Amino acid sequence: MSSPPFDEQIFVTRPLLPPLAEVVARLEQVWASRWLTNAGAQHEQLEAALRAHLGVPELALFNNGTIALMTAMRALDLSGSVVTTPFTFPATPHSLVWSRIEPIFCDIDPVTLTIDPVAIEAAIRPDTSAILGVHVYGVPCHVDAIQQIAGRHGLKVVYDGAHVFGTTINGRGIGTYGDITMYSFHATKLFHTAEGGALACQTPAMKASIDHLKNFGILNQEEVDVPGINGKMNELQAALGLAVLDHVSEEVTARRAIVDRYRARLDGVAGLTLMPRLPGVTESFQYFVIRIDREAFGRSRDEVQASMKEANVLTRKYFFPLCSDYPCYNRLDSARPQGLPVAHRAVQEVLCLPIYGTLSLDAVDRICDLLLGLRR
Ligand code: T4K
Repeated sequence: MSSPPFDEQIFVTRPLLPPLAEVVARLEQVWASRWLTNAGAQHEQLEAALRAHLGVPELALFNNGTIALMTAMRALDLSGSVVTTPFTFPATPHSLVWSRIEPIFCDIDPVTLTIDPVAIEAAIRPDTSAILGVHVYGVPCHVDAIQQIAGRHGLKVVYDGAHVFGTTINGRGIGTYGDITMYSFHATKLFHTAEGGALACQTPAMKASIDHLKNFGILNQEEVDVPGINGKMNELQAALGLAVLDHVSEEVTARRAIVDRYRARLDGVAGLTLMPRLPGVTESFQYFVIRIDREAFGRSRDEVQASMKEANVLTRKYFFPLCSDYPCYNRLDSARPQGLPVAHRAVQEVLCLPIYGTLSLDAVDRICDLLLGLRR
């Protein structure tokens, strides 16, 4: 190995940690109020701040993104089957199955790696109630084409936006597309509340329905009308979120510089493909992903990952294996590999490189040196 290993492990990401004193100051407010959860003051403040930050008309906070996505399926009263992508985190199809909805996996676009509109239309069945797209790695789905397909077939549109905090398309918040968009605020996300998430929706009536479902379906102290769930974000999470939000723009600036450096070093290298920068789209800077073509680069993705690990650089193969290959899904008709050739190729090629605000540009250069030194 030509480049020296790092003395300490370099993780794929590290959470944004605001100054502890700022978190403590907010926790003092929580202590003074003796109000720990159930739509407290921190929760209300964070909900309003994020609605403005994300440019969405309505937002409901959740205790995590997965419960939020599960609640979206109930709020839209989905049933039967939903067309979705296999190239995602397990939470995406699981959120359907928890409502006894069958995921129909369809193939992805070879450039954006998001669900392919042509494949969606071919996959729709008589019992299909919605399309569930994932803005994977922060690259938006083909939102206009998906809306047209949904209109033609009378389907709802849900987006798993776990990776698109702050993303806009021609200045429009990405959460304004479709019926509902889920955001994840897990510790590994650009903006986080340690665990947390949200649903963005377009109307006050839908927001009321979501809030009702996330609070057990309680109407008032004596009436419960639907089988809801406990999806509430507590005051400690919300207080942390408010402190993190104050530093998000610094994090974005730092990550932008990291992405620029990676791109300057890796763009155009034979055998490496970077994710596309789409016109009019602001980047989320959530992941930095390369695709490694084994023939052209001279090493497989797995060989690269193993060599990087020896040098203390812990990359990740998000999202290997495909969800359609999980034992709980691989017997579905739509899970057959023959129907998902693009996804099967992509999942062998992708590698997420380290990206987080406190990663130095010197470290980025050393990671690139390591990677480029592996070429054959
Ligand atoms: N949909 C999509 C498309 C998603 O990507 C996700 C979550 C969801 C839905 C569900 O949203 P949530 O219900 O989680 O809100 C992580 C996250 O747990 C998960 O939120 C995320 N996607 C997924 C892509 O990544 P793991 O199992 O890979 O995390 P872990 O523990 O290996 O952490 C990765 C690295 O981050 C560690 O090697 C070091 C660093 N790390 C992690 C944590 C938790 C820290 O430095 N500090 C920390 O506290 O799933």
